[in-house]
Amino acid sequence: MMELKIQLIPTGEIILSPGKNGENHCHNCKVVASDGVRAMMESALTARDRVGVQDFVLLENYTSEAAFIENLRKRFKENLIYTYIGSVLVSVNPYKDLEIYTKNHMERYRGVNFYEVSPHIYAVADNSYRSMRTEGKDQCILISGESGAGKTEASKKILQYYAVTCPASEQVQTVKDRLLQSNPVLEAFGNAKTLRNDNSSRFGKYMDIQFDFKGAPVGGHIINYLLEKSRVVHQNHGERNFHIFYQLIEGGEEDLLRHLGLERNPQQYQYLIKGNCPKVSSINDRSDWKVVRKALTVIGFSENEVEELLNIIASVLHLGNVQYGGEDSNACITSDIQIKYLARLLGVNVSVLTEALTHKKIIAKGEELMSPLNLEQASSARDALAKAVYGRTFTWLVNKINASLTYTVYTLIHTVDNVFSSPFEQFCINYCNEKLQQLFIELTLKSEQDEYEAEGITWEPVQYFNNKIICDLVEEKFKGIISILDEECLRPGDASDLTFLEKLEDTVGGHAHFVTLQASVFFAPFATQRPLAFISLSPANHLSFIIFLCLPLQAATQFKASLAKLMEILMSKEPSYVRCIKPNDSKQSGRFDEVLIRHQVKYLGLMENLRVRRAGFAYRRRYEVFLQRYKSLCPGTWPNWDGKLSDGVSTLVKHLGYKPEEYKMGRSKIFIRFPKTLFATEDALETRKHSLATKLQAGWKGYS
Ligand code: AD9
Ligand code: MG
Repeated sequence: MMELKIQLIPTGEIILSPGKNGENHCHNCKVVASDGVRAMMESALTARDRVGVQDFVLLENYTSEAAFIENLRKRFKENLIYTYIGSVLVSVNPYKDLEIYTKNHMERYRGVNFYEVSPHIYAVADNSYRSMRTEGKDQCILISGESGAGKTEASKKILQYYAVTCPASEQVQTVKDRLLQSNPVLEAFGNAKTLRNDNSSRFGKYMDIQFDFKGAPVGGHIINYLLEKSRVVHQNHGERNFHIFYQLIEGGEEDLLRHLGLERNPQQYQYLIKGNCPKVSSINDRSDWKVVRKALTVIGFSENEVEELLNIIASVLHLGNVQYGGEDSNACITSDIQIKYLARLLGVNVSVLTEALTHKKIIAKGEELMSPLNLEQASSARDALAKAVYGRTFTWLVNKINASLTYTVYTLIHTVDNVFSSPFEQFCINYCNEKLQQLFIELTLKSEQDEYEAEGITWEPVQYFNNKIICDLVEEKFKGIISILDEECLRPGDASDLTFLEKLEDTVGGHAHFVTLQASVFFAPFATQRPLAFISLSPANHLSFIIFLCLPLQAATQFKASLAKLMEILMSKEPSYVRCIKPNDSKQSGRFDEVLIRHQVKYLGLMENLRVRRAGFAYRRRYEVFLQRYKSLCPGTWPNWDGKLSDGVSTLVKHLGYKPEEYKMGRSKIFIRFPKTLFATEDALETRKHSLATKLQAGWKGYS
């Protein structure tokens, strides 16, 4: 959709120009006020009814969730997937390719103020970039939303925007290429088809982009955390293993597969058949293989390194096919061929490998002994090895990518895109979301307050739900959920999820928000005793997170500590927010599932965001911008106002009949309290343009 800015100039000519950086640069060309133009002007009057408002703060009934959702629906129907809440971008996954990510679109958003163009992910990217350049402050873009809502796509769009619009030298071009190419590689090894998303990220990602003083991207750093390693050995029905396995099998050259001892049929591999879903209609494994293979080269992987990498991927598949037989208490391997391939691909001795897969080391009376595993234990040992090998390979891969992106750090832009899966991890992410929400509310309130102060306007306290109470419920010392969990973990012997729940009930059962949290707390970390991966921070360098394995023992406490550190990092940056919404569960374009969407609007705290943002004034503009736009509505300011800008605006709004309670005059901006005041002014402007166009058309008959 072309954006058309209509500007009336004193000579009586009509100039139509498409926004500041629009597609067709026809500034200063005379255009006929024909029937087409009139129709367009008329439609502009009804456009708000049709496409809704592009910023939720302009909703008349801003506390109504129904009005919020109706606005989303209207826009979604028109393929307008982006809407603001002030400076927060709300994005609804269209599940189809829209023509809004072209180079022309990028150009349109480059260096342009947030509100001059329609809402877009590029506006967020550009805004962060410009703030970084002008204020010299690190920026971060936080992208949240449920699985399949569009977080990863949003982060890729941001990266593409910087790759295209930032200045580049030859060396910078290499960094740009590597940054872009890191995506297909990370996705091949870290993403998989799930029921909710055909390309679901099964790891958390935190990415920095580093810029030099000229604003060129000169480096990057990726932190990965919580890779879902269990997927390597097991997939739920309708889900797949990580993409790379299928890509290699479908796309790998004949010679390569022969060398790796692989057959071109995913059904042959135990680790690939658990979900009974080898093919996905939206995925072309063969062509993706080519993309990944090329990306590895661009990032700087040598032929040797690629070979090693693929040896490991193949050996995971061979491991899965290792079969056990023999007596139940004394497992032995019945598939020699796999062991031979494995020994060769991993570079280990056959007998060492065989022993590792069938025995465990025990220490008895100070002596090391090898004790045989039973069938079940042996299968677990094999699967544990496969998971560990894959997990380490993934970490190695990320380290390699980071090494290829390393450069002196000047200023950073971060994007965070994360996913957690098990109930315990879900608890962590819920907690993480609460913390992010708390940070968000604090920062939004603070920036509102700062602006009012800077403009000399009295700050009126805002009523809002402060979720600190929920965060405290989770993290408070001695009586928070995490403390109780730790205590139970440390109690020898008889601790169970039941005793944990009992204790929770005793300690926090009376809490007003306990019920809301109870569902997410209902997990049993003790029962599984499986190792979990957690993030820790190395004290030497706040950017290098270390991943290590630990038992659930005090896991939540460690998570809390690393989250606190993450919050600290984020607090030191200026955050921007992208809130992603998934329109339906069937991955279909055009389907707006209201129940599902309402749930996400709640979960993401969007109504709260809006309330805080709308607490004072719905709309604010700098005097010169306001006057320029509306001066034609008042004889005193038209065609030109020569005096002080604020006096001009005062004259204008008095002429328009603004009541004192409807607006306030700041130092450089006018603040308008209600959207209806602004809309009335907008409508007056449209009517004036329309009548002028009709007059001009009458006078210009025959000019076409
Ligand atoms: V998960 O938590 O990693 O499972 P994400 O990352 O939130 O999830 P993702 O970005 O992978 O979701 O989006 C899911 C799919 O929706 C993509 O594969 C696209 O097919 C589709 N999508 C998302 N955003 C857009 C968009 N802006 N335009 C078109 C989109 N399609
Ligand atoms: Mg993702």
